[in-house]
Amino acid sequence: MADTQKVIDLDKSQVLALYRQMLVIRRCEEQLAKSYANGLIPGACHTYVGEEAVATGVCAHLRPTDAVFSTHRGHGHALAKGVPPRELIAELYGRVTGCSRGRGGSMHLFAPEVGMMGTSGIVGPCILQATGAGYSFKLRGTDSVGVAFFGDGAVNNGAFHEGLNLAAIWDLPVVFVCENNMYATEVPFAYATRNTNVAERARAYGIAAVAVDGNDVLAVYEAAGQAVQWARSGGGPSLIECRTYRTRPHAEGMRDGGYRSPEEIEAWKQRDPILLLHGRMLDAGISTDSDFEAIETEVRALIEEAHQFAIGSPYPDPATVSDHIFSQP
Ligand SMILES: Cc1ncc(C[n+]2csc(CCOP(=O)(O)OP(=O)(O)O)c2C)c(N)n1
Ligand SMILES: [Mg+2]
Repeated sequence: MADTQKVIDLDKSQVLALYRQMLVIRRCEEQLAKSYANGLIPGACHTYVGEEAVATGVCAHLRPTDAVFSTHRGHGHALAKGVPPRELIAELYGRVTGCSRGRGGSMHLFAPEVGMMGTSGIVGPCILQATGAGYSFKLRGTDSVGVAFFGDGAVNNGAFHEGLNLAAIWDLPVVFVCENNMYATEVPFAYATRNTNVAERARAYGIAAVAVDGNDVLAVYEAAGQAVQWARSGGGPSLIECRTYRTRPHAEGMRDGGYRSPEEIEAWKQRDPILLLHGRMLDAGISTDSDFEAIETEVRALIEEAHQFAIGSPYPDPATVSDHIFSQP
């Protein structure tokens, strides 16, 4: 099939790039889950399995100069924003070759050179940080954009109110991306709030907002394209509510029963974002099995190489423990 055939406004190579990015996140997360079970990862590890379409669809529109602020579930954001898998995996293994030099781990992934301004163990502040970045970009007269990824759990946090309100009154170039996976740890969103419509709640602040199928990477891509363009061109903030689902436990090593049913998890696995795009491209005759096999082989090798790189890397030198903590005289 010709490379020029379109799925929405994308040609074959662009759609395959989205597919590949989702697969990089998936295979990386699967490696990390295995490594956690094998004791290679100190600290917590929240995987992004099932939600890959969100980071992929949004970050495809971003430049290194745009600033992403993320969550405790941020491996996918880091990878999609340009952190190499080897630097992510090495960071989770606590090695000096990690993106935070082995001092941060899963919830302190920083790579300012690609605009990855941090994952965080605290639920909510990323909303304020992205708003602050937007304020800075506006004051400096750039066309850069601040992006906050956050879960449904952050929507009932005061940071949501403060961040959206400030971004609205100052018309800041910020894209708020809510990953509504219906649970905050084990608490259903519908238990935690009377209004589970996050897009509607954003509109209450005077912010343009849309809710999309967060497992459909093309739907996320299209909505994010408009939101980023709107912010870059001085239009102001907007919010995208991506309705999605994590198909692994809240964090590795935790139980996954008692608060949601096996049937619910299975139903969402049938709507896996990678499978959905795969089926759609085959049905449309845009890609063949050999296209997907080639990507699978390349991505598996990439993640295996990253894992080997990480386990072969040293830990930080204990003599440097206070580096970067105290200012040097
Ligand atoms: C301010 C704050 N409150 C509570 C917690 C404990 N906590 C860690 S993860 C989490 C759930 C977050 O849910 P959500 O924002 O929906 O993200 P998800 O895990 O579903 O991706 C909570 C409550 C925290 N880390 N920070
Ligand atoms: Mg959630």
